[in-house]
Order: sequence, then structure tokens, then C-alpha cells
Amino acid sequence: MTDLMEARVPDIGSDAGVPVIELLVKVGDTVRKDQGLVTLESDKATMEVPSPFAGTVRELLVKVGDEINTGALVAMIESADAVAAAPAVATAAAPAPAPAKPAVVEPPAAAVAAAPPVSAVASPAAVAPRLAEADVSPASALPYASPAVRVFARELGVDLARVTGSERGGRISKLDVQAHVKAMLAGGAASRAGANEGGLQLIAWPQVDFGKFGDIESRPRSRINKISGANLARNWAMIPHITQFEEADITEMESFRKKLGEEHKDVKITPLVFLIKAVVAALKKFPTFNSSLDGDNLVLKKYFHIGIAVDTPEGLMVPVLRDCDRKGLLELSTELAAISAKAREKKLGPNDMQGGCFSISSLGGIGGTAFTPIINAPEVAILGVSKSQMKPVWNGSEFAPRLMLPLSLSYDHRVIDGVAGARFATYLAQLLSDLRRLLV
Ligand code: CAO
Repeated sequence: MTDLMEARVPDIGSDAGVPVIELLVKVGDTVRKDQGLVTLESDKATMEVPSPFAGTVRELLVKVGDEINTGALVAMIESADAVAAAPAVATAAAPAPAPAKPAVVEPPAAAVAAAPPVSAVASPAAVAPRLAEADVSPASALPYASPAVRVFARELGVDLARVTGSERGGRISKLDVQAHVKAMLAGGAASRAGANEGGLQLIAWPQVDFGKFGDIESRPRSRINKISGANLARNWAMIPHITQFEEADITEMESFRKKLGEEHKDVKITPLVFLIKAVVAALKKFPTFNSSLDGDNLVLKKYFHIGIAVDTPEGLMVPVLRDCDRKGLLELSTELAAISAKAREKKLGPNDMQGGCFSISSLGGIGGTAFTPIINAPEVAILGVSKSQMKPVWNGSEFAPRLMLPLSLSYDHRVIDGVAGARFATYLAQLLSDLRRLLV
């Protein structure tokens, strides 16, 4: 006889619905008594809903983002006794139980982390969160840590999959996370400065009673904002950035774009897709821009997946357009429209945001003349695009009105030297000025 039992939310001391932020198990997983099934995060605390008994998860009745209360039904668990007693044939037909270890599924939002491309100088409303593979651990390599430790790690931008747990069963403690951060900072600082004094020597963040000076309102930061902030801080602190500025004469490109738009009224063709094609051509010519640091190795990628910063009501997301080398302007335009709509409707999944080689952050539809985008680790470069302007340009005999597009290329100086940075930016501008070069 099947012995299915209910796992419900214990008394969480609040009548307000509390959002589910993580599913810690999946259907088919074997769980121990008191093992966390899902994580809830209220304004004040993060807590796990424990399994009231040992067994196998047969049904999960909540998903990330659901708001649930005390007593809500979270999962149906088949008790361990029933599983053990079941005949072999029935066991085979049932979902294969996972090994008895906690399985933590990082939710998409938790992955909104890696390196939001954001202007450090003239940023729009702050942060460009980014889903990165570093933060979307495959279920098979999921970290074993308490919710408090996971929150702690997220706030610091630490990928728990990279932390070695020192506690029983490999469980990761807060101290393990701290040790990992110290090691990372020591490594980053050393590789930046060529010194080995170890870690950033920072003074404490100022604690100010702002209310003493006038009226204030305190608003909770969004989850995406908190996660991306930690990643931004890491990328800014650990990557030695250089930003190279350039201008591309896009007068001809614009008239071609307009013509194309008239011929294909069903799809919106903006300058961004031309930039994607030009970036791909430049990545082919300068392969170190399509790489990632991996310890003593540089991993050079043979594929061309481009991340695009998309402004959404929740914050900035960076979905990835895949295989941009194999797609034309129309296909890229259609995909760009689809993926930005998906981002704005909060429907992006981790897969939509993984595997990027290089990111583009376009503020061209808004304005500005230049900005310094922050590299989206583990990528090594990012292109910021500002608004094109008609300018008088000297053509050797007179000033001619030309439409000039400002480009801001930030790159990781550990991987790319200044000459390569300038060459990449100049080549990009040449391609945009004369699209025929894309065929060469
Ligand atoms: N110069 C002048 N005009 C530009 C331009 C540029 N560089 N880039 C786009 N435009 C124009 C477009 O042609 C369009 O004009 P029409 O409406 O007349 O056709 C208008 O600006 C709006 O474009 P868009 O923003 O809707 O489309 P896009 O393809 O340029 O960008 C997307 C798409 C998803 C990137 C954009 O909507 C977005 O979210 N941008 C914000 C990105 C961001 O926040 N980056 C982070 C900055 S901090 O790191």
C-alpha cells in the first residue's frame, strides 16, 4: 500500500504569505527527516520547510515565487518504510530516487548574479543583474548548506558550488564561505597588484542615521538588486578594468537599417543587431576577447553567444543570444524582441542566461555620450553603446554631417592589453562604418 504523507509549512509566526525562493529537492529525491524541502524568505528571515519524515518526494506542490502561509501543503512524501517495502517492479516504474543527500536547486532569481553590466560612472538606475552559469549549479553538483549560509554566500556573490564544505558530509559552513572569500580576494588582489599581502584592506561601511538629517523612507531592495550588487562589487574589485572609447560613423549603416525596416515592417530592426554582428566579427579577429580566465589557463571559446543587457521592472537581466555568427540581422532582431519580452515578463530561465561570451549594454535608445560598463565575469570584455548623434566630421577638405555612434569597450587588463583593446574598438568602428567589411 502506498504510504503518502503530507509535508506542510510549520508555524512561521506570520499571517502574511512568504515567498518560496528555492526548491531544495525535486520529485524522486530521497529525503531524511528534517531535511529542507523548500526555502522561504520573508522580509526578516530565511527558513527551510523541513520534511517531517524520511522518504521519497513524490509530488512538489509549490514553485519558486509562490507565496505561502503556515499550513500550506508543500510536498507529498512517500515514507521510507513504504519505499523499502514496495516490490521491485513498482520501484522500477517509480521515479528513480536520488541518493540520500540534499539536492539544492538554485532558482533562476538566485542566478541573477554574476556580473551585471553597469556603468560605474554614469549608471542608470544602478544595476544590471546577470544570470551566470557560475550561479546556476547543475542539480548533480548542488551545494550542501543551510539557508542562512546560502543567503550569506549570495550576499557576498559567492558561488557555493566552488566552496569546499568542512562540516560533516561536506556541509558548507559560514566559516567555509568566509575562508573562500578570503582566498579569492587574496588571489585577486595578488594578481592585480603583483603583491601577495592578501585581501582588500577596506574600512567599514559608514553607518549613518539618515533620519537625523531630514525625512527619509526606507524601501527593501529587490532580491535581484541585492544579488547583482554583490556580483558587481566582486567584478569591480577583482577585475582590473580599462575602458576604451571610440566613435563609429554609422551614417551608411543607418540608411541601410531604415531601408531594411521599410522592407520588413513585421520586425523592429534597431542598431543593436548590427552591433551584435560587428562584435562577432571582432571576436573572430581577436579571439582573446572571446575567452575566460580559468586559473593558469585562458579558455578560448569557439562559439559566439552574446549577452544583451535588458532593462526590466525588477532590474537588469542579461539574456544570451546564441550562435550569433550563424544568424542574420532579421533573425537576430526577432530573437532580441522575443528575449527582451521574456525578460520583462520575468519568464527567463537559467538556460536563457548562461553561456555568454561577451555582453553588450546599449543605452542608445536613452542617451548619454559614454559610460564605463562593468565586465560580466567570467567574460573578459563588454561593450557599452550610447546614443548616436549627428556631428560635423572633417573629411579632409570640409566638415561633413555624419551620424556618430559612441562605443565604450571595457576589458580585463589581465587578459587583454591596451593595444589589443584599442585595435578591437577601432576594428569594431570600421565594421560599423562599412558593413561590407563583415563579408571579408
Ligand atoms: N543611438 C540612437 N538611437 C538608438 C540607439 C543608438 N545607439 N539604439 C537604439 N536606438 C533607438 C532605436 O532605433 C529605437 O528607435 P525607434 O523606436 O525610433 O525605432 C529606440 O532607440 C529604442 O530602442 P530600444 O531600446 O527599444 O531597442 P534596442 O534594440 O536598442 O534595445 C534593449 C533593446 C532590450 C537592449 C533595450 O530595450 C534595453 O533594455 N536597454 C537598456 C539596456 C540597459 O539598461 N543596459 C544597462 C546599462 S548599465 O550597464
